[in-house]
Amino acid sequence: MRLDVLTIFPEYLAPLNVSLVGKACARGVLDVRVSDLREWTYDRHNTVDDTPYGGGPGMVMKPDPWGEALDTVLADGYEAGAHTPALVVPTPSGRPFTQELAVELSERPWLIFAPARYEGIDRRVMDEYATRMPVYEVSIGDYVLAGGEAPVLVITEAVARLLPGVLGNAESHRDDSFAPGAMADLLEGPVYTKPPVWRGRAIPSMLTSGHHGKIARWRRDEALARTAEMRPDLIERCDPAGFDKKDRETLSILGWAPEPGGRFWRRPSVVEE
Ligand code: 6GU
Repeated sequence: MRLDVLTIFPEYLAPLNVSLVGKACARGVLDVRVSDLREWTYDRHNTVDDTPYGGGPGMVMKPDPWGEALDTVLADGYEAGAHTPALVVPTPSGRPFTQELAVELSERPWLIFAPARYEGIDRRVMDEYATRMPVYEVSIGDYVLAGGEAPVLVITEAVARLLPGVLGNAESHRDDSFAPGAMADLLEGPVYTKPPVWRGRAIPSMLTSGHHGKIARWRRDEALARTAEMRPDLIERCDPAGFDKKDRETLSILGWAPEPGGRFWRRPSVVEE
């Protein structure tokens, strides 16, 4: 996979050379190119932003540097044999970045990231490139960052670990919290390793019982409890067909009951406070 990043802070992307993404690059699975957007400015101050039309606070990124930078990167990539690019624009006004979208992006051969600083990029840039390629405007959560560079790191790591030959163990994907279909969209419960007692805290004895069926059931119940606690919205969204008899029992103990339609809702009597 080829991955271009156009940014006014190229140093911010240095972590792409570390850890899993760095290894994917070293192995030739990923080909990362970071370019400085200011290379495509021609004034003394290398200006990339200007005041917004219509007034208001902040600055907007000018279309000219983006247009020239994107045209250059596109020409370079095509020349190097890359094909079917997709433009990824991290922005708090984008659609949520999910595991499903990570999988979709991991199946594309060429991603071009256009992280914005300031109040965003002139809308005409996205409109222009959308006539030539898919444009994904994505947000990594409901909070505001100063720019899209950290989201580029986040999205790249989520995508890179899905590429064939990067994670080593193909099984590692299957149990991911949020892996589509896996563990029926529950969060993962607690995990333990040696020593068996640490600062007086023993591991749950179930895990050394040797009863693999009972251990799987215990893990499932822990996952249900964890999800009900941290992400009740995920329980409500679950297709109830994915719950077996013991799941329903566990949910009932946790204060959840099925509606006539079958979906689970937390009984109001059990909500704390
Ligand atoms: Cl993608 N960019 C910025 N600037 N802030 C964000 C974000 C992206 N996702 C959540 N907050």
